[in-house]
Amino acid sequence: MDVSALQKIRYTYKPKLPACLSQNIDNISIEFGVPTESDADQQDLKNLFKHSYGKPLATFVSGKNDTIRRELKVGVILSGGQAPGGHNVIAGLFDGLKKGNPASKLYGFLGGPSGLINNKAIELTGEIIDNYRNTGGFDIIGSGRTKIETPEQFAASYETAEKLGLNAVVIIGGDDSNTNAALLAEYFTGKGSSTQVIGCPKTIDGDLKNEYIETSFGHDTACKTYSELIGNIERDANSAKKYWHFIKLMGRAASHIALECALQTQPNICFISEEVEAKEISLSRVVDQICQSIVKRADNGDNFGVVLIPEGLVEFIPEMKNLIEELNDLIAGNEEEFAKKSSFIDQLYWLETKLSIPSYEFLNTLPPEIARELLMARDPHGNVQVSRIETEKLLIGMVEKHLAKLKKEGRYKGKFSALGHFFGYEGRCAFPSNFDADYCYSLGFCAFVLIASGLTGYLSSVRNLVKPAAEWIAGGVPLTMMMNMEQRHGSKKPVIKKALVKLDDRPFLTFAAQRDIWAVKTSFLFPGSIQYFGPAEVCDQTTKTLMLEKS
Ligand code: FBP
Repeated sequence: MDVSALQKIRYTYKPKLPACLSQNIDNISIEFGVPTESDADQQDLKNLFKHSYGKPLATFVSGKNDTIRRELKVGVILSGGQAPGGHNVIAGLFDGLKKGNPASKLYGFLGGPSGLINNKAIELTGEIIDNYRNTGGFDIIGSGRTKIETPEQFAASYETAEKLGLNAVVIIGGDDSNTNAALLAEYFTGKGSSTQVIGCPKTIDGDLKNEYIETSFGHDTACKTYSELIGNIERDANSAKKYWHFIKLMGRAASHIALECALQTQPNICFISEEVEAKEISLSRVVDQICQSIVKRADNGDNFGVVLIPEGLVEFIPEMKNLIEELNDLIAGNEEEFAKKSSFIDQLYWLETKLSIPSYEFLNTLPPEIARELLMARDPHGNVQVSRIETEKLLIGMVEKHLAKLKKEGRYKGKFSALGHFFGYEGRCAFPSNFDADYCYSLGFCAFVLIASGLTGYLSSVRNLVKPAAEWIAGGVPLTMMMNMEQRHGSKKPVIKKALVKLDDRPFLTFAAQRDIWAVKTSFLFPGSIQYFGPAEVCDQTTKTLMLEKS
């Protein structure tokens, strides 16, 4: 196979493991904490997870482990959107299994959770794994967004596990996929099955985190890739001095990616959706804020700049939030009827009598292409596909209008020419940074130890991540501990709580303390591309967010 020079050399990179996992594996034992409680809605979750609620935290320590040499059969699933490092989770899991017992087998389910439902799997051999070590992408087995939710899908997953004689299934996914892992673990135990279920925290969005999951994998590499691109655009803007760049960044509801990129690149403006929600900032105020910066910079002769927009922003602007919530419930409750409305006009007509008056009126004020995007099909978890809503274009259009008004009133004398960008897919399959390569390999190895030790319903956890890898702490967090009840598809469902940006935490406060200066004075930073070889302070550092959170 023809491969690039970087790919070839990355195959040989040896990911760093925490000391507790790099020792003789017969000496990796588990220390259990006290029984845990869910994040909220304890009684509801106790009733729903009769067999798996309240398990204790697990931490790996030195000590004898009698079960680690067992011969095991494990199936692995990549679930949801791609995130750099997924291949290394599989490599870490594979190497752990083979170290435990060379006869152990790893199966890869093809195309995401549907591979488990439909029993579509391949055996992952050393030869296959070696072609994917330290590379980006999920193409080793593919990914998918199917949700295991119907009784038939649970039964089919059980049948596959029985047929293959699986000791465990590892689900590598975000909050929704790990909610699925928790439900599957409960279902298998309830059926008397011995198949264990272990999750791994994946998502570039960075919204699957808590005290024990410091970050989801892929977030580091994706943010570094977007920051490189933003830095390049800033330098272009500062050289040509003629464009305002409006850059939408992936991340769903949470603004972790936008915040990290802002800390890395110091743009003129960056919105944080969580702040917009907390302060109930309306769409016109968002536009006003951008225009204030444009006017002040134009007064200094700077008719250029960079605005960062988290993709979830639209979901948090109060009038938009109400509209989306109403639409979600209406569409989920009338799925078949809504699907029959084939044209946009028919959809609007149908909604006229069903939406509240303010929401219907607001929908009509939006440019038709944005309204159309809001009505598009939800993803299998009931979420609006925010990556498909062109917020950057919506804002450019509104800013243009407002500036024209200010010009008429003599309050703006500059020139405004804007370009829109959307960065998302550019970063999801990048070669994992050294941090993600090491972290992912450790998560995979950690999943193996959890399985070999007989645990189910746990999320693989590696923490103390701002320290060198040798000092990382590894173990497992009970999945039910991270759950609460939320409105989904029109009814209350158990879900892993999304971690949004905390407005009283250091990363946001650090950004907030500087943004007024950035808004007027060009303060751009140019982080450059990810470095894989060289000094540790350039190659192995993780996100500014994590460093600030832990400082
Ligand atoms: P996950 O939540 O599955 O990790 O996906 C993250 C993400 O990249 C979001 O940032 C984005 O909104 C979404 O996936 C895009 O989905 P798709 O890949 O289906 O276009």
